[in-house]
Amino acid sequence: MSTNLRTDAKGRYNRHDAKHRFYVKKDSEFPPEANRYHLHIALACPWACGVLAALHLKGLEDVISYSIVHPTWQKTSTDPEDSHFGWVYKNPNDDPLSNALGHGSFKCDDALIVDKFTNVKSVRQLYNECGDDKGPYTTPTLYDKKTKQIVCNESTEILKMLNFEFQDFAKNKELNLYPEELVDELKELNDAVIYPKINNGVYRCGFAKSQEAYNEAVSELFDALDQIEERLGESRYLGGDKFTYLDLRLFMTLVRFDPVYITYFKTNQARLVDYPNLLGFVRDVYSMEEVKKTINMDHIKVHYFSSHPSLNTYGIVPIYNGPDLEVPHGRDQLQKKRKVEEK
Ligand SMILES: N[C@@H](CCC(=O)N[C@@H](CS)C(=O)NCC(=O)O)C(=O)O
Repeated sequence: MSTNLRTDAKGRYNRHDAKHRFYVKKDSEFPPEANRYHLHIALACPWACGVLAALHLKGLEDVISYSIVHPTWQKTSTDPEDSHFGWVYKNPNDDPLSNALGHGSFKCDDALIVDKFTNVKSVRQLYNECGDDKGPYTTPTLYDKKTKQIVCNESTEILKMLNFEFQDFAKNKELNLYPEELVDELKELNDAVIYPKINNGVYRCGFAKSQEAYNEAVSELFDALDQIEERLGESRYLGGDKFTYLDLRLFMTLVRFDPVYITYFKTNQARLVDYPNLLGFVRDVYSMEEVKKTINMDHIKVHYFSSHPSLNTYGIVPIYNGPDLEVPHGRDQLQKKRKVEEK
């Protein structure tokens, strides 16, 4: 059975670079057009969920279609020699699925949306039909219904496309998740801290295959969380008063932290609830309706706890759903205070 966990000789988790890297742009092979592109989304996946939230935030949900996979990875081929497990499509009310070892019963709920354009049964099938039979077969994937090609499977680039390239169609044109004056600072913060130590850092803890690899990842993760806790004590968002793509990416990891990562990825040196500013930040971002509707705690928990039997044989899903996120966050006060101080 494939575990989809890739580690180096020292047991350190290595995420593959996404290899489909075309870009939607005017006057290119992939011009921005309404009803032409489709997103393959796993609600459990922080990278895909960020893209879906950006789709809603920009008001592009009637322009770019999307489908939602079942949270539990399944066998993707009928060949008994083929050991791949991955994302599959099911209809709401289909029979529940079990994990790769036959344990558990994970329902097909109303959140599931099949891809009615290609009718693929799995994300792997989509990749295979587009000529990629190596994978990894990941979400998010942006697909072009017209040329029947995968455009891109790198969330950071899909986010940029949604922000910049579909302005002619966006209901919320004013929202810019990449404010020009912050782009360099945010990129630096992302490259040094947010992506390697936090977004991917939790995976480096959870998928480590040696104590050393885990120790290294967990110490970097909590140093980074301390640093960001301090930063978010000074400003409402990472770059100041403006909500950006990096806040969205940080949020997607933090909202999964207590319900999943502290248990499943062993990131239990501290919990989100132990960091007042990080917790307030998560409540603040969660209060945005377009973000909130992408958070499906059931899919999030079921995916992680049922998809890697080498980490959780019986697919038991723990009870805790994380802190109450509906509590008033008060972060706008911080923004007001900063404005007064700056005057
Ligand atoms: N670089 C990619 C990473 C995407 C990714 O790793 N997605 C995971 C889910 S969280 C996935 O689909 N994994 C399937 C697999 O590895 O087979 C991005 O950010 O878009």
